[in-house]
Amino acid sequence: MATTNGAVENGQPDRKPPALPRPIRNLEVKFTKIFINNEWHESNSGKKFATYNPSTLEKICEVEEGDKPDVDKAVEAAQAAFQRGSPWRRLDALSRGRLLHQLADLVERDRATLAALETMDTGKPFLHAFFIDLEGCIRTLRYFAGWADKIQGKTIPTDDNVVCFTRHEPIGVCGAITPWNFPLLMLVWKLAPALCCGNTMVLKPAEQTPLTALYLGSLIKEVGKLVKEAASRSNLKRVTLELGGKNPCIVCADADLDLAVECAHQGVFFNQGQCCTAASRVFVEEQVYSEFVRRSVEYARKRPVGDPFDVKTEQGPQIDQKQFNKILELIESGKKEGAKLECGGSAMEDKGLFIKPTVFSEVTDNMRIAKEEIFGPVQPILKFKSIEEVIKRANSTDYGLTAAVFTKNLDKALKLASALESGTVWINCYNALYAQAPFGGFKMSGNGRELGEYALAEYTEVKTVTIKLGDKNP
Ligand code: NW8
Repeated sequence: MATTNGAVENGQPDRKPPALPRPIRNLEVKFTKIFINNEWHESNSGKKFATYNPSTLEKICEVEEGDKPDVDKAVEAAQAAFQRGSPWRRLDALSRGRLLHQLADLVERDRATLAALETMDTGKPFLHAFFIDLEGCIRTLRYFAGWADKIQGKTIPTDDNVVCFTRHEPIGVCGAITPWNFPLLMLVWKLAPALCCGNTMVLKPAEQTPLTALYLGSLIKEVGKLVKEAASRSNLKRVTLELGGKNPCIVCADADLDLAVECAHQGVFFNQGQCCTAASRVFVEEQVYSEFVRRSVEYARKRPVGDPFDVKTEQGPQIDQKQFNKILELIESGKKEGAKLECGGSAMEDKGLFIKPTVFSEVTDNMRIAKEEIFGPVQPILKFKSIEEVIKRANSTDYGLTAAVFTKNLDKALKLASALESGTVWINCYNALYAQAPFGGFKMSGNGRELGEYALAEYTEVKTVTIKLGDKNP
C-alpha cells in the first residue's frame, strides 16, 4: 500500500528492518576514551569514572572523565575545524550529505553491537534498543543527509532598488548535552542536523550512559578519514532545550477502547517510564472509566519485567539507584494522598533496580503523582466529565511537551488538537515520532524543535545580503 509521501508501507522495498539478531551478552567494550579530532585522548586530570549495568549492578568498565581542560581542548579542535578554508568548510554540501549517509551505513553495519551496548549501559530491552533506538538513529541520519544540499535562503523583493537575499549559514561550534534515557538516539537527533548544516560539534553524553556515544566516535573516525581527503563569540549563545513533560492522554467515551488502553499502557511504560513523552496523566471520561482501569490493570499485570537481553522482556531496570528511590518515594506519596493502588506499587522482590508496573486509579489533580514527572513505570488514571473541563485540567501544568487524544469523533479530535498546549498532539496513536516531523516543547518543556525541517533553523544563522543597484539604466 502506498502512503502519501510515496513510500511503501513498512519501509522501502529494499530496506526492511533486519531480523532481530541473537543479542551479544558479554560484549567487550573497546572505546572508553575522550574522542577529539578523530583521536582518542586520556583525560587531562587522569580521572576515570565507572559505568554500571543497571540490571546486574556490575561495573561494565571505566571511562575517561573529561573536565574543563578537556572540554577546552575539544572546543578548540571544533573551532579549528570550523575555520574558513578548513577541509570541513571547503566541503561541498552534497559531500556533507554523503558523509552522513556513510555514518548511517556504519551504524547499520554495527547495529547489533550498538544495540547490545545500549542495553548493557541503560538496561533497556535489547528488542527496543535494536528496533526503536537504532532504527530511529539510522532514519534520522539519512533524513538529514538528504537535507545537506537543500538548505537554501530566499530572494526578497523590497521597497527599494536593491537585490535582497538570505543565506542560511552554519552557526559554528555546537555544544550538545544528551540524556541517559535514549543515549544514542538523542545524540543523533542533535548531531545529524548540526553536521548537515555544516557546523562542528562538542558533545557531552550523560555520565550514566557514555558507551554508545564513544562507539559512535569510532565510526566517525572511519568517516573522518574521508573528510581529510576532500574543518568565541559574544555570550548570546543560542540554546535549544528538550525538557520534561507531564503529558495528558485523554480517552473519550467514544474511543476505540482496546486501542486507547494499549496506547496509554505503552505510552507510559515504554522505556521503563523513562521518556519525556510518557503518558503520565491519563484522563478517562466517566462512562468508560472503570472498564478502562480494569483493562489497564490487566495489561500492567502481564507486562514482562526482567532480563533486558531476553527477547520476551518489555521492561528492564530503572537507570540508577537515585531514580529508583525517587520513583518509589512518589509511589508512596500516591498511596498516602489517597489514590487507589490497583497493582504494583513496589520494587520487584530482591531484584536490584526493577520496579513493578504500577497503576493508580482515583487520582486527583492536586496529588503529587498527577503533578510531578515520575520518570518511572507508574500510570496515574484520572476521571473527567466534559471536554471543556478536561482541556482546562490537561493544560494546567507548566509543562507542554506532548498530548494524546483517543476519540472516533473528528470534530472533537480537531478541537482538542488546537486547544491543548503542547508541542505535539497525537490522535489515536502514541509515540508516533518521525524524522520528518518536528518535535519539541511548549512552555517549560523546552525551546526550539528537533527533527524535521524546523530543526535546521536551530543550527543555522540567517544572513541577509542586500545589494544596492545603480540608479542609472545601463
Ligand atoms: C526518530 C525516532 C523514531 C522513533 C520511533 C517508536 C516508538 C518510540 C519512540 C520512537 C526517527 C524515526 C523514528 C520514541 C523515541 C524517543 C522518545 C520517545 C519515544 N522514535 N519510535 Cl523520547
